[in-house]
Amino acid sequence: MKARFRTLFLSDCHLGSGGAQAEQLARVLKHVDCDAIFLVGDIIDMWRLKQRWYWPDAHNTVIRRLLKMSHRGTSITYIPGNHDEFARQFCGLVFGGIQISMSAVHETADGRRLLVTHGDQFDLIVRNSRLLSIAGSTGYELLLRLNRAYNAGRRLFGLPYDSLSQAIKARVKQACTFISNFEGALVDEARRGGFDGVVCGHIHKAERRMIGEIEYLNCGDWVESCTLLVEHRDGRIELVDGLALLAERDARAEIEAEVGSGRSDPDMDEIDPWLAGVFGPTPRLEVFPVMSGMMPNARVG
Ligand SMILES: [Mn+2]
Repeated sequence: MKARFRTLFLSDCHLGSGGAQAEQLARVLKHVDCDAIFLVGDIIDMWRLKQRWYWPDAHNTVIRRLLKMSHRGTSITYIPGNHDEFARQFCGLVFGGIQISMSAVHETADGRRLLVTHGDQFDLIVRNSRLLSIAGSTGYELLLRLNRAYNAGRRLFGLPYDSLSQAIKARVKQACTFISNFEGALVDEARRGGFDGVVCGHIHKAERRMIGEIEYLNCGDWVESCTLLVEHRDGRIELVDGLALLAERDARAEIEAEVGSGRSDPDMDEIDPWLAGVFGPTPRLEVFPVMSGMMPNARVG
């Protein structure tokens, strides 16, 4: 028995990075049934993939499940984020039934209009200094290492010590201020556009609350929190803990098994003949001809 929703909103899966909880996400997708899905950015982490090619089967399973749902009638809209900004060049196009766009408007069952956007456009530090946010995501350690190399170079030319990390740290502190303004900026944008709410991602902080008269909805992420937003039949939006959803399903499956329905592993995929036709016997890189073309040195499998 699948969980039935009107709409799902997912963001920040970061597929292609080691942190992505792809297996759990694939299990959730297998367990749900819905009319529409919004992929709210940073679904694929190209920043990481460019550093090191990493694409295990579970990551492919997520993509395959989405394409399968699309094929079976779920309307899917993909709004690229900053980690998958390569896809922004395809805005306005449809791939495998998946509509790609910069942002979207969703009308809930109870007639409210929601602005759907990843949100990085409002994160000034990302807009002003892409390098800094890459360094920030890789960690403070990198800054220290850069600083050591920088000063080793300066010493070589007889120049005095100069703390690069200090300078960057001042900027990072600034970044924190920007992120704390993130929610406010999105709510302002929704108000300006006459929306009743805004759905976003980007800051990996799941949230559903009213800010003034605007409903602020953040999908969270699939790196740590494993959360998603769901819209019920009546238009009510709920923040769902994906792992709790699975635990509940497992408990129910256990009871069914005791009753003696004799079902095997619910996560095993039967190969859909349509998908087999699309991908051939080894559904690997063909999913992303664009990506494989971009990475001549990609090591696969
Ligand atoms: Mn982002």
